[in-house]
Amino acid sequence: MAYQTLTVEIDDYVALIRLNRPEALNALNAQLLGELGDALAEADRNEKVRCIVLTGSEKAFAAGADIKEMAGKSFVDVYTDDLFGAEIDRITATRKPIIAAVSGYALGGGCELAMACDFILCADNAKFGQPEINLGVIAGIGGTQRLTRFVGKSKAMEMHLTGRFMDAAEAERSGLVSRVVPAAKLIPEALAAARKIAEKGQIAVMAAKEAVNRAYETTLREGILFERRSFQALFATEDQKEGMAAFLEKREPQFRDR
Ligand code: CO8
Repeated sequence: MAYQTLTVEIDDYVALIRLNRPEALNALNAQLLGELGDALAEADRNEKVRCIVLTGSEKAFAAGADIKEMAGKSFVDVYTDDLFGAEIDRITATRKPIIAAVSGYALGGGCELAMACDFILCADNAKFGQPEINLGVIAGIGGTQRLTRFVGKSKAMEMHLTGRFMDAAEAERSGLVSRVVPAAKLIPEALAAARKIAEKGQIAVMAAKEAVNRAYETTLREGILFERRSFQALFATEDQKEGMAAFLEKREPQFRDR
């Protein structure tokens, strides 16, 4: 499918999706979020894709929701349309892993989009922030909830109340991102991580993604029960037999996603 606000390249079982609205620093408008939902659904269906990398430009992953598009809307407009609600739900419904590769600004909805991915790798020039307070609003696609879970109440509250940005080193220190790499190495590192994931048995990959995400959505007791059942269920797969046999026979496993 051809898209106007993003590009998709598929190589070696990895889909690289690049947000592409340079004139607005990849600000998220209805068209971009709709196309992103379509591209992710297509990647989920495509047997040639086993992991997804979502990125922007060197200057901006995404500088937030599109302020020009939102500015004139009323409460009735955004409530009736449930602005971006369905689009974000489509993104988080993606079953294959999504790595956010963040360079430059990830602000407002851009920071929220990165946090809705499965993990964030960032370049040393990355800047994260929830500056909606400067526009007379607050985060609206998960920022108050996800940032707080990632970095804790004090730092999340400070960022939401003051609108200050967090640089890459602070983002790594506080657990928002998994790793910081030099800007020139961001895409190669993200693709290398994605290829590593693509080599694994995909049933176990999806089960791991579901189980880790439960940590953000349920109680510890329920999450541990969910993990235990998923772990047990994986013993019904051929990949479990193959993975353990390969270890014992001191060879590489050949997973078949069965
Ligand atoms: N929306 C629309 N256009 C934008 C946005 C944006 N969020 N960010 C940048 N642009 C445009 C600028 O207007 C400018 O366009 P033009 O050249 O036509 O004037 C172009 O991108 C380049 O931007 P700048 O000239 O400002 O570039 P600088 O390098 O000087 O500054 C910044 C970069 C610091 C990133 C600056 O652009 C900025 O502060 N942007 C806005 C950041 C922001 O406030 N983000 C939060 C937006 S609100 C939000 O995300 C809410 C999410 C929840 C929605 C939930 C719905 C339910």
